[in-house]
Amino acid sequence: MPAIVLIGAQWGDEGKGKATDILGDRVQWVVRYQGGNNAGHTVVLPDGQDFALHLIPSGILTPSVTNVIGNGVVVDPGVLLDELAGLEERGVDTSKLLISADAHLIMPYHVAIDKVTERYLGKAKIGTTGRGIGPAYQDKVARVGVRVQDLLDESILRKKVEAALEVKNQILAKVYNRTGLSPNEVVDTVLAAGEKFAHRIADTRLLLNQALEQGETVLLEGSQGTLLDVDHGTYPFVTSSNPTSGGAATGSGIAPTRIDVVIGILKAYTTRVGSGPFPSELTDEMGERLRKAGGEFGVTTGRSRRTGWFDAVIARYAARVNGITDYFLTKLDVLSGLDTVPICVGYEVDGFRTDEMPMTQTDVHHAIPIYEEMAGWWEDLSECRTFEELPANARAYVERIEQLSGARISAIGVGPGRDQTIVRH
Ligand code: 2SA
Ligand code: GDP
Ligand code: MG
Repeated sequence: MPAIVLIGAQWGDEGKGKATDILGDRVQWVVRYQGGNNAGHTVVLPDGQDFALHLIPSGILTPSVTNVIGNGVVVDPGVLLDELAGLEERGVDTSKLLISADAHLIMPYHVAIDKVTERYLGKAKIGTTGRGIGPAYQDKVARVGVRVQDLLDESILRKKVEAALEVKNQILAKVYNRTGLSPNEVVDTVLAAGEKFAHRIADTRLLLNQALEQGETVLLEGSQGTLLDVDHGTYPFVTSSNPTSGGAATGSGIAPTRIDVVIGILKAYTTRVGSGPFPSELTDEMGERLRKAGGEFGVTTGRSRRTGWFDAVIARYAARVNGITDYFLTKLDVLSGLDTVPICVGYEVDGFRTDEMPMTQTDVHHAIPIYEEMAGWWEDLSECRTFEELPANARAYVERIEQLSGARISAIGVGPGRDQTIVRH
């Protein structure tokens, strides 16, 4: 049985949480493989309760699923405990959550450095979530990171934190004029938190591979999206990990040859949070209308999301980079009530047309969208459950997106609820 990867095909917030939740009863394992509590994944249960998940995989709401925070994730210990407590208070069984011993920790100094760096950058800021994600990954790559397994060995933890703070406190003081952090306080805080989840620390790489060998199905749940990937995204306006499908292998220890299906989650229009280029962005009343109709506000920070028309250049790029086998097109219902619905089919860059993602970031910044106008529809789609029930113009819009986007559209979202989904294939 296969490993399935589920990724965001745009700049995140495509509806990955809902899609993971829907697949919950068909898989035995759900794994987060990158990112941390910068993510905000919304799941709405059939009884109307909605959950915002940040660090914990969206499979936690399916009691039969074992959930894994993989080695590629960065874990803030305090946030992990708070999120667990919040779920438990609402009656969610969290007993089946495991954390890779190799995952890196977000330490208090990472959060401090993330926030002051953004302030220091001023207009050039990335627009991070301020959760310490970038600085934690920086330390991982620089080989000075603290890992989850270090919580099991106080003397190693102490040495690592002391060495780290010798440098970080100087950066905080000399570059940002901030007071430093006390190594003892940092160690005591993370150790106290670590004790509370020590029983969840596991060799998840081994467990996941054994599960696959026994015929179980593993769903690898991406966070953020393809264009926020540190290698394939709109660098430097990206997150510090690999949300694309390749990251699923490195971030979990599951080999690429085990991955059979890659599901791309694709919003029927485009959104982005934070800074960076966005060719089909709408900064007018129409953009505001999409934001309101789609409820486009950050699940973690509450920030307004930027909005724009569907961009087929991005979708084609995502299909290639991730090897998407199936698309789940979400939020089609949000587009009801428009006379025409433009689709960006290519870009004009410095007077020339291109249908592919430009090679340089300068050209992405200069890209002017070329639109094709589709006829709109006025009907409420939220009760549609088959493709045939959709109005003809909505069907034509989906079919055109499918032609342009490089993979079949296997499911369509017509509302946030689990059942508000049309399955085509
Ligand atoms: P970071 O904090 O270092 O990962 O920020 C770097 C960029 O990545 C973007 N980013 C996101 N974009 C969309 N959604 C995300 N999750 C939250 C949500 C965001 C929120 O679900 O709404 O609540 O604001 C997410 N996480 C990171 C970020 O905006 C930067 O552009
Ligand atoms: P994620 O980060 O990809 O999991 O997405 P978010 O949870 O950040 O944002 C997606 C939002 O859209 C959430 O509020 C979902 O409940 C909602 N949503 C998901 N699918 C649909 C859909 O098909 N229609 C509508 N109207 N809302 C949806
Ligand atoms: Mg989100």
